[in-house]
Amino acid sequence: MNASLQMQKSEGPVGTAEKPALVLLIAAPRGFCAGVDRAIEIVERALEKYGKPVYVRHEIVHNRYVVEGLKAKGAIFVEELDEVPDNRPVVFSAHGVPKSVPAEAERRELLYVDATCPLVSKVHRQAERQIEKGQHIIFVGHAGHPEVIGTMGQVEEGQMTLVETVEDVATLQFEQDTPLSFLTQTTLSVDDTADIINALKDRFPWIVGPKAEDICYATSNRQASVKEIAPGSDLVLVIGAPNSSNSVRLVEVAQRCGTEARLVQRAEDIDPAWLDGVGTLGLTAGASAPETLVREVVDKISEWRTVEEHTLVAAEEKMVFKLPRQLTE
Ligand code: 0K2
Ligand code: SF4
Repeated sequence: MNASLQMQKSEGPVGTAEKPALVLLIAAPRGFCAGVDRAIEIVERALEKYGKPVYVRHEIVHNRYVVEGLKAKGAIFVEELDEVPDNRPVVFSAHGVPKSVPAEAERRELLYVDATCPLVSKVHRQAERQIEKGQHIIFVGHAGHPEVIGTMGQVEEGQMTLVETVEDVATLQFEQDTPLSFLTQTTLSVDDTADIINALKDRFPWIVGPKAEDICYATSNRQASVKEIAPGSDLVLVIGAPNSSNSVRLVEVAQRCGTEARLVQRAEDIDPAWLDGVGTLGLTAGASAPETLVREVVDKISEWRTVEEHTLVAAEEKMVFKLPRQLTE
């Protein structure tokens, strides 16, 4: 994909001895996706509708700034339902939950709102359909991640096998006539996943999968846009949390372009020494990182360097997801 450069050609920034010049290449798309926008709005609307406190099971999205902002408005974050009192509403995070979670909420007659991204829910429904067809599912994902726990929890134990790498595929043992299908986590590396799916097809040529891969539009667009900025940068900064799968993937993609890359949560994490010898800096943000944090980083860097900003656009995004009806009626 060819990115368009949203800027007039110039002679380059003119620095001073105190503030040397720096070209800043900012990736687009970056930051919030439609599923994150929706999940945050669900918590805000639940607070308006039901009053404080509203409980949220797991970080609504993997970003401390977002979580702290919602806490200040009256949200209480917990990891499990047994921490939620019977008389308060609870929101399930964007990453999705195993079937046992809404089942438990219903058993306890808790009022719950599901903020699972519709693109994650789509994978859940695909899993159900594949099981109905009698297929064993190979799920490509990262062990222990909440989305993986949620998707694997859509089926009975033993009906889905997790693989994380091409090497894992080599260890799988299935008879020739075992009906097999595959699904993936939504926030994986596009390139690594293609390799894993090819390895699955090589080993089990009869395996069936979704028409389009399950990696979502936001994940693939953010990886495409970091590929646009990384080759021309001396260093790439990715704004995101260490537990944010899609953000960590952006660091890896930049590194595979041969560019040094670092994950930072906020401007305060940046050591000015990282910029020594850096003439061009790349900047992007994971799907759970708000634009405020991007501007905060630009402002911090502008204290040290004379910055000339360029935005490289790899794709346009117009996706918007509807809110659950219980919050709009
Ligand atoms: O990338 P992750 O799945 O770890 O999640 P976040 O960083 O919270 O980003 C939002 C995506 C949630 C679901 O796909
Ligand atoms: Fe949904 Fe993709 Fe955003 Fe996850 S990263 S919340 S799957 S749009």
